[in-house]
Amino acid sequence: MRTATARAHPNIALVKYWGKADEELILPVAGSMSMTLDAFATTTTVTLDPEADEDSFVLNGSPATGTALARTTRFLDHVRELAGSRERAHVDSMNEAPTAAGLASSASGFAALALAASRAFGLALDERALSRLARRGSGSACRSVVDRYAVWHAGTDDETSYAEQIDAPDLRLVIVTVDGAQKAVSSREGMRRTAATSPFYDAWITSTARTLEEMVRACAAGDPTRIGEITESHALRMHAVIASSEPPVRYLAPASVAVFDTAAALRAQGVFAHTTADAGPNVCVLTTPADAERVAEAVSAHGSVRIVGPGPGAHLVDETVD
Ligand code: 2P0
Repeated sequence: MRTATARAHPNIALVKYWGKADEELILPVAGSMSMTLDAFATTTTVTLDPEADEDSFVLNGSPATGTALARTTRFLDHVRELAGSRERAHVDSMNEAPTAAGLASSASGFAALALAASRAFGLALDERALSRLARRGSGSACRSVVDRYAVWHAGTDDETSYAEQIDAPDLRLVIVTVDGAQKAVSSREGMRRTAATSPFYDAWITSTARTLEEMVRACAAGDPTRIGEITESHALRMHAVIASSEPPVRYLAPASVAVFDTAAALRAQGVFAHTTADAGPNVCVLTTPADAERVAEAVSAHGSVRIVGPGPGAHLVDETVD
């Protein structure tokens, strides 16, 4: 029997991924850049079972069915193909992110699953190959394979689309959970709708490619202020292109917008605070270790807050080969 346990964390993009060039391979229309977090881990154990004729998936102690199970099985099919195996597997996954935090658990989930499954099936993938594999489960998962800060190179095919580490200054994110409601439109569906209907989509693609180049330069220069400015303007551009879809999609709630305003007011007082938000109402404020407590206190009027920093990429916790 082979079993492997791996752990991975979610990531927050500072240059966002929104739109696919290839839905099957999950190739993005442009590259992106993110911080892997030091909180909200997903820990996943994959155990091969020569007796079973189906995969099984237990998430936070409950058997998964429907789409969640189908997505896991499809992902394991890909791992089986790489490993030349027909064995079925049990997947047991624990996710520390509170559902209400709206953190993309698909990123930590598929990063942890990619590592645990590849090891259980006897594959020894290097970081690039692991990132490419995680990408097949969920695009943003390819970034959670990487320590601290990652750039996802868009690439043009399966081999060239992967994330790798990039050096950047030590920053913090204040995560503001403003609304526990489930988002109305999934990222996957939202991306499709934007691509199919937004008159601004082409401009989003070309400008994001340029923005990523600028972000990489700001990271290389160790320029936190420029990193912050790019982070906020790119997040707002993503929400703008999403809002220009038909029928329109709006992920930000009034309280989310209030966090943007509070951060702007803090900036006017010389505090480092630049805001970003993903496909839901929760918001993250990028700040420095020195300013993190002050930012957290100021935005706590809009929701519950948690300060997080750069954390480890996907890593193996345990492995048994009998
Ligand atoms: C990001 N998001 O860069 C962007 C910003 C949400 C908003 O990546 O379809 O769950 O599995 O590739 O990775 C969420 O999209 O989508 C996401 P799929 P994913 O973090």
